[in-house]
Amino acid sequence: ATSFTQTYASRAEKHANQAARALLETIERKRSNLCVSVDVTKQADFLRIIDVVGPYICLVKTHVDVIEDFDYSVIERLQELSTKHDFQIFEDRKFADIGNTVALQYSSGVHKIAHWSHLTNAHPVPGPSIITGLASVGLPLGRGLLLLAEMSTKGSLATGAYTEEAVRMARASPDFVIGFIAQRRMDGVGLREGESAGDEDFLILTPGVGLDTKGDGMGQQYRTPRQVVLESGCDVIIVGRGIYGKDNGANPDAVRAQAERYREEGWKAYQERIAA
Ligand code: S5P
Repeated sequence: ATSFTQTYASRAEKHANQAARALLETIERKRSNLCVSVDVTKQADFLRIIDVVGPYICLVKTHVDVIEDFDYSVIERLQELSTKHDFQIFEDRKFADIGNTVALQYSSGVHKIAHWSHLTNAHPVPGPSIITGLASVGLPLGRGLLLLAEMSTKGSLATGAYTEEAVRMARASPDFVIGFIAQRRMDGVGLREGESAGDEDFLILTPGVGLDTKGDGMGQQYRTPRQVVLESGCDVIIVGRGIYGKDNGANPDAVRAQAERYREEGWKAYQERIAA
C-alpha cells in the first residue's frame, strides 16, 4: 500500500523524523487532520482562538510576524496551550533566502522560530542550500521542514518543472524535509528514469480549504476537505478564515462550531480514503 491508503498511525511508526512522527501520532490520537491557521494581529485574539480550537486540531499554524503587540510571552502562552490541548506548532515563515541568511532568520531575531516551532516551511527557489542552512539549525532540535511545492493561489508559478524540482530537493534531504505544502499527493513526482520512490512518505499539508466560499477576492482559491484529502490525497487540511471568520474569532461558540465541522469533514474524508 502507498501512503495514500496507510493509516496515520502506521506511517508514524516508520517515519525517521521526530517532528513528522509527532505530528502523525497527534493526528491519530486526536482523530484530527485539521490544522488551524491563526492569522490575527492581536495577542489576545490569537491566544483566545487557539484555546477554543485546541481540542479539535492536530496543529496550529502561525504567522507570528503579523502580531502587532508581539513579545516573547506570546510564545510561552502558545507552548502552554500546545501542552494543554496536545497540538504541534508550525510557523509558516516561508523562508526564501541563501543558507546563511535563513539560518539566522530561523534561529535568531525577535521570534527565534526554531526554538518553539516544530515545523516550518521554505520556498525551494534558492535551491538545495536553503535546506542546508535551515537544517543546520533545525535538525539538532528535532525539527521538520516542508517545502512549498505548489501554492493555492490563482496564477501560482509553482507548477510543472518547479514542483518536480522541489520534490527532488526533498528526496535528497529525507532526514529534515518531511513533506510539502501542496495541493496534491507527491509520491513519485519528478522521479528520473531508473529511480524508484522506495518507501518515501511525504506529508502533504494543504491550505486553501473552505466549505462556504470559493475564494477571497485576493487570489486565494478554496477546495473542500473531501476534495483535498480524498480526491487529492493530502494529509492535513489548513483552515484559517473558514474557522475564525471575519471578526477575528470574536464569538468563541462560532469558532468552536467551525473547528468541529472542519475536523469532522477532514476525518470523514480520511476514513473513506483508507477504506479505498
Ligand atoms: O499556497 C499557500 C500556502 C500557504 S502556507 N496558500 C496559503 O493560503 N497558505 C497560507 O494558508 C496563508 O499564508 C494563510 O496563512 C493560510 C490560508 O488562510 P485562509 O484564511 O485563506 O484559510
